[in-house]
Amino acid sequence: MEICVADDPAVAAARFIAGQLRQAISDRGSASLAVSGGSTAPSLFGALRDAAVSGEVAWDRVDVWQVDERIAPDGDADRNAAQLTDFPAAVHLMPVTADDPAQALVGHAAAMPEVLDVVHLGVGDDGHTASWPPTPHPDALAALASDERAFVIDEFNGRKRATLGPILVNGARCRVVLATGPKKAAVLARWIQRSNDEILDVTLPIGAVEPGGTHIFVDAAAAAGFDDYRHGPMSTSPASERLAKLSNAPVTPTLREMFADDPDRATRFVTQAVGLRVDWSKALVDDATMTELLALARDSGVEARRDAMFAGEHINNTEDRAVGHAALRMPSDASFVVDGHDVVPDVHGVLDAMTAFAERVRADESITHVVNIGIGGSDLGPAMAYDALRAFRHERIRCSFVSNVGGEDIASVLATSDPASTLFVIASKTFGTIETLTNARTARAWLTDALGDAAVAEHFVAVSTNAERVAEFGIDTANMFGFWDWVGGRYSVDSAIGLSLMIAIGPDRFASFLEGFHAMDEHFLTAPLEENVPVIMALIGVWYANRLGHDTKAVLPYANDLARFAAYLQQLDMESNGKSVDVDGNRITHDSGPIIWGEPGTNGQHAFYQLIHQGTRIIPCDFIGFAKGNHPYQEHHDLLMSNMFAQSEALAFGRSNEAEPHRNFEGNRPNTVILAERLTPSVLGQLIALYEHIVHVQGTIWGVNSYDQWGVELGKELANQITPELLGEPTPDAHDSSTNALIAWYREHR
Ligand code: G6Q
Repeated sequence: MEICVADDPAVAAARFIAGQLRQAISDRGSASLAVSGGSTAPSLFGALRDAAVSGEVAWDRVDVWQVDERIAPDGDADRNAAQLTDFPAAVHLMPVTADDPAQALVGHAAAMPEVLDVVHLGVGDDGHTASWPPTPHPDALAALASDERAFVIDEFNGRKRATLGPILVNGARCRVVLATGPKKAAVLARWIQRSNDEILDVTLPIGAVEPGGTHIFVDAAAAAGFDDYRHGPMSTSPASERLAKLSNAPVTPTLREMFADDPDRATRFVTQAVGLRVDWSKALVDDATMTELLALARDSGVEARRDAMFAGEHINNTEDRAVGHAALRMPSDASFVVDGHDVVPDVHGVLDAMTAFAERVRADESITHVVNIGIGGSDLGPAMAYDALRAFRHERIRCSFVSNVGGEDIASVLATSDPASTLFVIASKTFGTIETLTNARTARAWLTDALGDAAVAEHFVAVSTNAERVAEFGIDTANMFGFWDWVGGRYSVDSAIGLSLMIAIGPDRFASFLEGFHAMDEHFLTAPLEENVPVIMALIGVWYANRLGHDTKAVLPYANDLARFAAYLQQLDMESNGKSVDVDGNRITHDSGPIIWGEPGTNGQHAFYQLIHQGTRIIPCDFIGFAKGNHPYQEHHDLLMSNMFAQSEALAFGRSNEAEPHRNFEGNRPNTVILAERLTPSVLGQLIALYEHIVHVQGTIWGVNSYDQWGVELGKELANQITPELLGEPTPDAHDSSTNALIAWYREHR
């Protein structure tokens, strides 16, 4: 792509276009140019008319189309850019009327050649191009479906709008983007940053037509300047190329229509994985979609990369590590080889040590409180699972989880603890995490103040991969439970990081938790892709993200004990797939990991479900529910589950009310329903492994490394720099003016 930064970008764009037109005239005897954009067009026409340019082009051989409805019909001189600028060639104006642009376009389309030589695209301040606004509109999709090559009609702000469709744009011989002001330049810079230097491919968010953006192959772009434009040389991401093809895949009819057409949909689109019944019949996919997506999965090497993970290959390439969490839940007679070494015996060695320790604590009347100090992957897993398995906990022993470095977290736990009956589990893979070490030091001081230094040996254990730092901290490595660098933090709840959970629920139930994971691993490894639940759910997510443009997903468990499940998944998914470069460092031009969030039903229903039902954004939901509750109150459970089923139905099918628009439920809001008998340790393991593998498959299709997390580094580094600046002299000025002022304010007020 040719990028031109010029004081007068319209002149630069005009020169480029003139060159293309001259070439077309010399090749074919005539040329065609379509100019889109409402406010950009006058500048471009002005520059094209400029003698320096127009003298070089035989304008009588050029057919020019103005393809934006904002250029007024003939006769309205004030709003007619071509007339305003006294253009030397005859310009076919978009002959639209406010009432029926579709009808008026028929003649326009007939006169236009199949292949245009040059298409000019304007840039909207809000991130749209041509006259396509960024809001998806069903009319636009319908128009595109009915006339694949030509125009798009969209209704925006109550007005019908028409312009070229992406098929005409991409079918042209050349495309030029012009950004006429700083805001438009910023939009253009964002597009280019998501693209790359070498290829002629920018993702333009033509939301009306292609929710989430479509690929336009741009040959040249001109702007007056890109404020924040950093753009190193990169090559194409193969995943982006594969995903770009999805933009031509047809979207499905509505859920209502699909259910009407296929009486078997509610059985055909339900897949069992171990103890989980996954009903994806209310997902916005049909057989054709799934065929397309399964082909994408195969092209993306999903099976090979899954197998590479299980073969212990270093698929975490930026850290040069294997990804071995599946080994953590293998039976002792299985094998998982990392760097030539079978790690399963090591895993069981640690499990045995954990078991012995957990049994001792459970039997030892003196310990009644276990405090896990860790953060991120060393906190979220055990904390979530401890809540989830409330019904299976030891009667005497309670667990607390301290993660936040803000002192209220540790303070509130210490306030309700008795030193003599408290055991601290310091959980840190690296044993270098400042939050964890700060909290651990505070806990140690609190303990030794009460019981003396010798008490540390009895009341502190460590879970880590770093024995040296554990010893430095003052914990005897005999009281350390190890794991390995091939276990990612967010994939570690089933390693020694789960020690507090094992103490709470007991080694047998912890074993059953691991068996649940393992059973899902086996399903993932062995089920054909079309019956493979992690694969199916991953593909549906890819469809939503990359074809339909839904950039978020709600996970809504109908089980209060899964209150922390969405938070857990936020880390699992967003830290894994929140990436914008591929495994080889190429910038990707497709969307990757979605924004994950959620709360248990029914509480969420009385809060944010309004937006899910009637908001402007579509939010795909995963509902999770159980046949039996872990409590004796059947009436409660029936009410809970009826609510879950009702939500799934209401979102999918809605209820129209034309008389009262505020009571209208348009439906067609997709959801997937996961059901299991009961929330047991095994079922929890299955659920976690299901989502782990969804993340893995999506990471493979998006071409990203799901197993690193470099995005958390910059903030850590700056925090380390700022900490001494909060106290020292003189006032620091090493940052931007805003950050300097924030620090100065804090110093004054702390
Ligand atoms: C997880 C991340 C991160 C990590 C924490 C804690 O995948 O790497 O959340 O778990 O930063 O790290 P330590 O366990 O090393 O203290």
